[in-house]
Amino acid sequence: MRSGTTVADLKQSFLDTLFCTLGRVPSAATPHDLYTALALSIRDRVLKQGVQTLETYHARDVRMVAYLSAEYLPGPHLANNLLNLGIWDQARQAVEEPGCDLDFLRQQEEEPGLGNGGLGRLASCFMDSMATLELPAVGYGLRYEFGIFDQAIRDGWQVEITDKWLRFGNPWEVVRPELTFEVKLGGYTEAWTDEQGRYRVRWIPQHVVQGIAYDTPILGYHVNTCNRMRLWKAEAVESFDFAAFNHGDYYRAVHDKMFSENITKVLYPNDEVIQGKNLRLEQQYFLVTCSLQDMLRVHRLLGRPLEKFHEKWAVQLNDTHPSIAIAELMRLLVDEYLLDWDTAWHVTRHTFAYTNHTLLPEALEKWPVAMLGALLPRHLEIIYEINRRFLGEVRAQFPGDEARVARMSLIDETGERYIRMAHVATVGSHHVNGVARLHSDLLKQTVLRDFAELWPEKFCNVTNGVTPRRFMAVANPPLAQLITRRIGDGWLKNLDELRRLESLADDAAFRQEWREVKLAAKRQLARCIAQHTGVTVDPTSLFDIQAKRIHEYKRQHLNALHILTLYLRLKRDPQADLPARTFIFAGKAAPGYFMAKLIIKLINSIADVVNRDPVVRDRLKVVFFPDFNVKNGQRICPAADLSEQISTAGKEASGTGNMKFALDGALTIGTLDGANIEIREEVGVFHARAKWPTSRLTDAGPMVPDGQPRRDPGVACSRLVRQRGSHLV
Ligand code: 26W
Repeated sequence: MRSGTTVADLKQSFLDTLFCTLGRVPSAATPHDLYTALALSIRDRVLKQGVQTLETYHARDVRMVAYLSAEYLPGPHLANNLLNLGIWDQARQAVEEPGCDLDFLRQQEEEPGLGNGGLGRLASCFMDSMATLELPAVGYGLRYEFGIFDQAIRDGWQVEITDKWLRFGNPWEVVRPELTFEVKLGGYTEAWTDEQGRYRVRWIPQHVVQGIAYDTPILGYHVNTCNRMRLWKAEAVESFDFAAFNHGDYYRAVHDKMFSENITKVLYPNDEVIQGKNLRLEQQYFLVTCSLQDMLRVHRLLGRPLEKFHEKWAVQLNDTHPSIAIAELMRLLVDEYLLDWDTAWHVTRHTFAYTNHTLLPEALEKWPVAMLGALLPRHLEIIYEINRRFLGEVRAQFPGDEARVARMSLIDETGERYIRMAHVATVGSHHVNGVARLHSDLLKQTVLRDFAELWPEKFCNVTNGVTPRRFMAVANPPLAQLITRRIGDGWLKNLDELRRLESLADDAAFRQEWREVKLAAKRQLARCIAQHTGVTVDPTSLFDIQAKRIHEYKRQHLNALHILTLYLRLKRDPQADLPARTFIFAGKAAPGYFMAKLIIKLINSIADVVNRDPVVRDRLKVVFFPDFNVKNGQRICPAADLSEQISTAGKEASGTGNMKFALDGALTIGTLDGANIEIREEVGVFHARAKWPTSRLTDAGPMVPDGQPRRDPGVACSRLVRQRGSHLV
């Protein structure tokens, strides 16, 4: 039976798929064939839930969340789906009989690197959580042919390798070739008055491309709900222009195809800095129009009135990347479905909500008016009209305050004219949230201050969260089993239940088991480090880990300076009372970010010196673990004793790695920034009673006369552990 979950059913499916779908016999099958056969067999079971879910949504006439994100980082699907289906052990046995090892098959899986880091991984965590909470949702995104680059380290320098994640196919997606939408680009507009005397505008495009849907099922944990991530791929309308070809103009015929497919060719590999490139704007518009056209198609298919669109669709904008959606929905409602402006605007501003992920000025998107007007002439007109009406409202509230009007305008006229997308998103949304309490406060006090004064009720905080299924149960099964043995498995769907571990904090047996779990995870990572870097590390030393994108505000270089201080102290006094420590770094630098790449080189150079020095190498090791991604994050997280979260105060909007490391039982050394503040409140604080003036505190500021390190409020390097000093879990 293709959806049975007994060992026999799974084994039969695995072999049938190998024979019938892949045309292979086990003896001649490559590791990738075997992985694909298992993946497709598991996908059958997941899709079965997906079909039933859609039927339920239809029958119940549900309101749907549409999460619009230019980036997703789903991570490997196989193990997560086995956990969600509750058939991990059955699957292991089912492949063992024909001679396969499940962990080996898992290693064959390429993960979809469709994002840069925190913002994209948060999107995937939300998709997992909404499915588990049985919230009807669809995640709309872009199916980049090349995602974030693979990172190699050569002579200590980062080398970017093209991410050919689709080279061996993608067993987790189902293509919907019949589900395509037309996407106009460039050109100009024409206005006229129609026979009913209505002002009308048509958009005559320079190019037309089409979007094709690729669906990936997103199954919730131990529920029947299976939502979908729908990724759009750009293709030429005419895959080949024979007319041009017949005139011998072969290259013009192919050019159109190349231009069209270019739009979803590659992910922009930057984080926290915008690339004001035209292609980036094309990608954003392409994502938005395909998604909105799809939502309107469903809405009309179900016979629903367009005036009620916002009652059936809640669209979340993941940063300003999809914020052109505000203008696009107005265009679709007014130009294509002939709603009057006021009705369309009422629908639009009740449809969207906007999540801000950064305060850094260089990351706040603004598009040159000339560029946006050339690509989206009709949207520029609509943005002007939205702005005219909005500024009228501002002038009514704050008469005479033209400075405020200039500050709030959707158009920045201080120099070259730009469209401020954070303003477009704020004006067109019913709610605006930051991603941690401090960040949401700073958002109202700085970047969006004027808007918070005008619409205080519009602003809220939604602190980030991460899924414990992937980052504890999949990444660290022994820890998950230990916790479940003690408090039951309710914590996997309701993390508050972890509080029930508090009563075990003084239970010597539990702590011993917990330490064994931690040591096993460290041994596992030590093997991985040896494989990937050739460095031998001591699993009984403290694993001090900083894994995140390389960025000056994340201060990997501060961590590096701390290492040098310890090294020099050990050189001066080899008998110094310092616990053996292994520093592990991981993270990619944006290819164009020179200083970040130099920091990677610095870390590797420090590693060369430290790891080679016989005086210290048994007490101090430094490792740069290459190619940090979701798969490697799952390997690194469980092994951390210390989690470095030392951003410059006010710069890390929230952080999500901080939560993953804390959940896997690391002590956090952190700046009072982003979500560190809220983690600190949850797990308690343990101020380091420094036996010696630890270098980090002096780095935080000069020593004060009495020899006590001055506590810079922003950089209180406080270890976050339970009050009783035991490990947090
Ligand atoms: C390509 C331009 C660009 C610019 C900014 C791409 C991505 C961004 C994001 C705003 C950067 C980002 O990922 N921000 C991180 O978002 C995480 C999820 O909310 C937070 O936990 C991090 O603190 C924030 O830095």
